[in-house]
Amino acid sequence: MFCNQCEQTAKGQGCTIAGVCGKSGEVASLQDALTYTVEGLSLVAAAARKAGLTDSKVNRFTCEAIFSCLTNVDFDPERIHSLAMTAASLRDDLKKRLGQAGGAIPQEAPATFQPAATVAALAAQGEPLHLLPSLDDDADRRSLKQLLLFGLRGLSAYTDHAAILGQEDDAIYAFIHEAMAELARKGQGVNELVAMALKCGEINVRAMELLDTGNTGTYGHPQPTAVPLGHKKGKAILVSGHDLRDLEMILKQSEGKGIFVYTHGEMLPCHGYPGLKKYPHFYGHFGTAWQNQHKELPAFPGAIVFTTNCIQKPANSYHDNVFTTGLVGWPGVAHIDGKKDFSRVIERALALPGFTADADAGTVMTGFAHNAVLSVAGQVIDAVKAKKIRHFFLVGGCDGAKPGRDYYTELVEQIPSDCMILTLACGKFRFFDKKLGDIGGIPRLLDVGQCNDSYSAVKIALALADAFGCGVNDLPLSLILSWYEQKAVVVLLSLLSLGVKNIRLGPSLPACVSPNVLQVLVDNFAIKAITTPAEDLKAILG
Ligand code: SF4
Ligand code: SF3
Repeated sequence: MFCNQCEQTAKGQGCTIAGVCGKSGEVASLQDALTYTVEGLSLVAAAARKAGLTDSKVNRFTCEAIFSCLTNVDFDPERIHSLAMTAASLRDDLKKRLGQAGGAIPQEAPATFQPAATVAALAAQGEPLHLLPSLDDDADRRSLKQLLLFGLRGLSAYTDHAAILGQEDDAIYAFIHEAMAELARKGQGVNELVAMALKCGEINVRAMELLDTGNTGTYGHPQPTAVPLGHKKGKAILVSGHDLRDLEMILKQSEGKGIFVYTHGEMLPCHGYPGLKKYPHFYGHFGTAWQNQHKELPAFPGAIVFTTNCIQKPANSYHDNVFTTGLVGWPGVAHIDGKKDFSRVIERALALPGFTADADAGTVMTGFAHNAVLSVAGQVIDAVKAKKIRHFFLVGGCDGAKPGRDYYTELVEQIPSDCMILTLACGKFRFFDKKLGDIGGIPRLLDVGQCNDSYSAVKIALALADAFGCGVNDLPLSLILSWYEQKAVVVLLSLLSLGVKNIRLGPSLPACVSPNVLQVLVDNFAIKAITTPAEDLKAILG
C-alpha cells in the first residue's frame, strides 16, 4: 500500500505497511481499485454528458464512492468491494446507453477495468494501482494530481451532504466526472493541473453554498446558543460526524423515550439550528475532537452513532455500543442502512445504564454562522472604526493527534484581548471552552460551525470587505488553519481560488506537495507554514 492523503501519514511521507489511521493494507488497495474504477465510470459519464446523457444515480454514486475513500470514513473491505462492483456495473450500463445515443465509448484502461469478484482478488488488483505509480511519472504532475484527487474527495463529501438535503447542481457532478477522468490521463502541463486544482476549490465553494442552503433551508439559520458540556440523568445517545439529517431522524425516533441526545465532534454546531434545538431531549455536547475517542468514549454510558468521519477503531470497552450509518463503516460494527431506522440504536441506549445523575460542566457557545454574525455587522464595523477591534483571526480546521497542535491553543491564548477569533471545524476543540470575554457585548470567540461552514466564514469576510470598501486580503484578518483530512484540502483550494493570500497552515504541509508545487503556492498565494504563536502574532500584528 501507499497512502499519503492525510496529515498523520507515516514519517510525514506515506503509510506503506498499514495506515496510522488504522486502515489495513487490504483496505488501502481496495480503495485504490475503487478509485481506479470510479475514474473509468467518470470517463464514461463525462463522454455521456457530452452526448446529452446524464444519470442522477451515477452522479450520486460517484460522490458516495469517492467520499468513501476519505480518511476515517470506511474501513470495511466488503463495502469497498461492493462499491467497486457497483461502479463497474453503472459504468457498463451507461456505456450501453452512450453507444445507443451514438456517442464514442472511452477506451482508456480504467474504462474497461473489471473489478474481481472477491475482496482478496480486488485487493490484489488494487495493489499496483496505488497513487504513487499510477497517477504520473513526473513528481510535480503527480503532486498536483494528488492534490486534485484529495480535493475531489473533500468536494464529493460536501456534495453528498448537500444532495441528502435535496440540494444539487449538475455543474458540480460534471466537474467531478471531468476531473476524475483527467486523473486517468497523462502528459498534461503543470499549469493546466494547477488550474484544475483551483477549479476544484472554486466548485467546492458552490458545493458548500448548496450545503449551507440545505442546512439552513431545512433547519433554519443557526442562532447563538449555549451548549451544556455536562449531562442529564437518563439514557443517552451520542451522535458524531457531520450529518444533520441523521441527527434529526435520531431525535425524532428517540422522542419521549427517556433518552437524551448529545453531540460529539463536528456535530456541536447542530445545537444552534432552530429545527434541531426545538427537541427538548437534545441536550448537550460530549467529548472533544475525533482523535480522543479512545480516551473519551469508554465513559459514555449509551449508544454512539457515527454519521460520517472521523471514526477510529472502536475499543473493546465500547465496541458493542457503536453504530455506523451512511458511508461510514468499520468491519464488525453494526451498520444502519439507507432506510435510517435507528431502533437498534434506541434499544441499545435503553439497555445501557445512561447517566445516573445530572452533572453541570458549564457551557460553550455556538451558532455564529453568517446570518447571526452579519446581523451584528454594524456593531462590528463601528467597533473596528473606533479601534476597539484591532484584528480578526480565523483559527480553524481539523484537529489531530500531533503534539505540535498545541500551537493553536497557545495562539488563541496569546491573541490580544482587542482581537476577535472566528473558529470552525474540529480544530476548535483545542480552545473551544476558553472564556475569552467579549468586545462591546460581542463574544471574542465565535464558533462559525463545521468545516463546511468555511462558506459562512467566506460570506462574513466578503461582507466586511464590502463594508470597508476593500478586498478580503486588505482586511485586518488573518487565517491560521490546521488540516488533517481531505475536506481541509478542498477548503484550502477554495480559499486559494477566491484569491485569499497569506494563509498560515499547520501543523505540517501536505506530504504530497512537491517543492516546485509549494513554490507555486508561495509565489501566487504567499502561503506559509505556522512557526510559533509568538512569532506569527508578531508578524501579523507588528
Ligand atoms: Fe496513512 Fe492518513 Fe492514508 Fe490513513 S489516511 S493510510 S493515516 S495517509
Ligand atoms: Fe474534523 Fe475529522 Fe477534519 Fe469537518 S472530524 S473537520 S478531522
